[in-house]
Amino acid sequence: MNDELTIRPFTFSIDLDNCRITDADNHIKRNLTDMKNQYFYQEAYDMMVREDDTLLYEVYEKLVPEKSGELIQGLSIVHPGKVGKEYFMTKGHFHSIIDTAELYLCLKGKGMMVMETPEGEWAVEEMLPNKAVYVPGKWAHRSVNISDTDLMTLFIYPADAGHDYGTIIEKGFRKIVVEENDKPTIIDNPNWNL
Ligand code: PAN
Ligand code: ZN
Repeated sequence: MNDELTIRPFTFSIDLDNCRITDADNHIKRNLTDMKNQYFYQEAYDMMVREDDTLLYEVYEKLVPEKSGELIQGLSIVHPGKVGKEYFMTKGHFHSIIDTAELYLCLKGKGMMVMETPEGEWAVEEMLPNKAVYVPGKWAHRSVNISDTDLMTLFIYPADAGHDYGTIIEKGFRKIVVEENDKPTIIDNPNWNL
C-alpha cells in the first residue's frame, strides 16, 4: 500500500506501436500458470502448460497514492490466442471497495468486456479502437481478446479500489467467450460456481 506516496502533476505517453506507456512504474505479466482452473478446456490448458507457460497479458501502470480521490491509470495488453476454444483473457475481478467504477478505452485490437454483478446480472460489451466501456461500481470485469492481434486498453479507476480476485477464482464468470463456427460466441460457463 503506497498511500503515503507524494506525487506532483505528471504526464505519460502511449506508445501504440510497442503497446506500452512511457515511464511505467509497474509492469505486471500474467502467464498461463497464473490462470489455473480458470479456462474451461482443461485438457487443452494442461497440454499448453506442458509445452510452454505462454504469456497471456501484461499491465503497465503509473504509481499514485492508493487513497480516495486519486486515480490509477495504465495499459492492459491481452495477447491473441485461445485455450481450446476459449480466447485469452484477464483473470477478472471485483474491486475490493465493490462500488468503485472503472473506465476502459480501447486503443487497439478487438475484444469483449465480460461483466457481472454479485446479484447475477451480466453484460458483455464489444471493445474496438476509440470505443470506451464504462464498468459501473459492483460489476466484476474481465477483458477477452477475440482477435488475432493484441488487445490494448487504457484503464482508469479510483486508487483506493483494490482488487478482489478470490470470488472469480472460486466461481468463475457466469459467461465465457468461445470460438464457435469461426465466431466469438458468448455461452453459459458450464463450470460456473462448481
Ligand atoms: C485493470 C486490470 C487489468 C488486468 O487494471 O487489472 O486489465 O486484469 P486483472 O487484474 O483481472 O488480472 C483493472 O481492471 N483494474 O482495476
Ligand atoms: Zn478493475
